Amino acid sequence: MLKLYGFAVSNYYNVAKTALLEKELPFEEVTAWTPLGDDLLGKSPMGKVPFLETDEGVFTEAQVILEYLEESTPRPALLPDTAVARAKAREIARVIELYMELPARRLYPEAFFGGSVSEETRRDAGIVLARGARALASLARFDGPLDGRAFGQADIVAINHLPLLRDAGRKVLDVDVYDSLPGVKEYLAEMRSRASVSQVLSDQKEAMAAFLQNRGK
Ligand SMILES: N[C@@H](CCC(=O)N[C@@H](CS)C(=O)NCC(=O)O)C(=O)O
Repeated sequence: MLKLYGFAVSNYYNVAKTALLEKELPFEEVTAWTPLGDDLLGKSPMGKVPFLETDEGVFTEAQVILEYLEESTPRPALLPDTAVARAKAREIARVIELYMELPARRLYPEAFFGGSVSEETRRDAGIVLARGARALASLARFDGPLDGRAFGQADIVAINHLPLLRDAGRKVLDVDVYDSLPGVKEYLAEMRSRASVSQVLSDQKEAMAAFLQNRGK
């Protein structure tokens, strides 16, 4: 059986988990906190979660897991059926991850973990985040699935990353990226009613106490 390693508070773990649920694949969740111990570094050499263990091998990176699931279990599809439409869906997911989540992640120590970040980090993250939000606003309309077709990978990435990175931007930069994304709140509310998303979010909420306790160790 597939085994998904990580923890249910992680937005990247939840990207992989949402896709597994959408594909209706049986899988086991194995809690693995970061920093990973030596035993698990063999499975995830960068020390990151999520990673997926299959009967034939184990691999890391949420996006790689999404692609693996799409290739190994094509139905229900989480990418559209033409090459250009697939490229557009991947473009949206990539913009959210590279130019929104990753810059915002540099603010997480201050936003969520009681630390502080430098003025330079604040400025650099703010510049990339604003460009990312502008790009996303021009690529997606938020009046249905982000790729304009059907629920899929772009939505899975958006649902799991946007609320977190928005929080970080508000807390540390006093900037609300949703102001640049008309319709995003309604879009996310609609997505939350989907069974897979609703389960991931409720598991995430439930896992928060264990996460905070583990961070205190
Ligand atoms: N690019 C990775 C990012 C995963 C990631 O950053 N996961 C965080 C948890 S949300 C993590 O493992 N952090 C521990 C670390 O970076 O050492 C992916 O797409 O899976």
